[in-house]
Amino acid sequence: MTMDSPLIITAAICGAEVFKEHTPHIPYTAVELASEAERCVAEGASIIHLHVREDDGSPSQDRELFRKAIDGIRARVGQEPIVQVSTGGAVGMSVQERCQPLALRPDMATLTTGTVNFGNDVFLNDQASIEAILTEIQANGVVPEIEVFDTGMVDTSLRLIKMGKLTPPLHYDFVLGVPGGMGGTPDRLDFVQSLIPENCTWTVAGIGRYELPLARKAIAEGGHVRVGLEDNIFIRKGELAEGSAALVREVATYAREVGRPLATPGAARQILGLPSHAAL
Ligand code: KMH
Ligand code: ZN
Repeated sequence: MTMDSPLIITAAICGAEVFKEHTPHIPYTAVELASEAERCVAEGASIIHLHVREDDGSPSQDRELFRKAIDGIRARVGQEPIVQVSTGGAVGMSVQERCQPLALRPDMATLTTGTVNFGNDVFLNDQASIEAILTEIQANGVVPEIEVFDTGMVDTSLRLIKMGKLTPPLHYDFVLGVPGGMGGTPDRLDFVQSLIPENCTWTVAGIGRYELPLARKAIAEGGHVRVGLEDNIFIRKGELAEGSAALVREVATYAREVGRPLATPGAARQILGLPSHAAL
């Protein structure tokens, strides 16, 4: 991964922990999710990281809600942008609940390879749960993205490779700055990226005030970035971002300034080993 490699921007448009009380720009319904995804793709995002909500904003992993959201997104952006469903859902959900969207055979799905304190809660991913989710991901022909909230989660992914359950090249997402997980300082990113196999790719999702500084560091160092209201609701100190698309625009502008080309959805598919819909 170098400054010449096209930059994949993931837009995390919804999440499970941000509500309209925090920012009016967070999408809940399929229509809101689809228009936010369309704005993000127009600004340069090639992956939409997707959670869904009930109409009142409660986080959900309901398959039918995912179906509606994905259909709505596809109607707005076409087949090429990558839809990555969450299998993390919200803390406290069962493995079965979390796996529901996988039967829709989305392009990608997240796989968190360990348990982490998550603010005052615990995001539980014991070995049996990790393997059960991975089996379900693979049974549906979905490409996993390895979510890393702490260094041990990289080690667990390496163990899964040794066990023959995961096959590199893998794509990692370093989620840095969750209270309870790894911090969001630059040295944490340097360290965690040094742990993954050479033929793998990585993106960084800085939480809160860490989002944009870590994104700039990743862009300058040839990594990929994830931004969006799931992770951070501010564009500047005290100023709400007007949707995830504003955060995508911010990092796309920075990439252009430093001479890093943006990945089209088709290029992102190639980098991540996903089939191209354009070629069909
Ligand atoms: N909402 C977090 C507890 C994922 O999408 O896979 C888990 C999460 C990770 O957001
Ligand atoms: Zn998520």
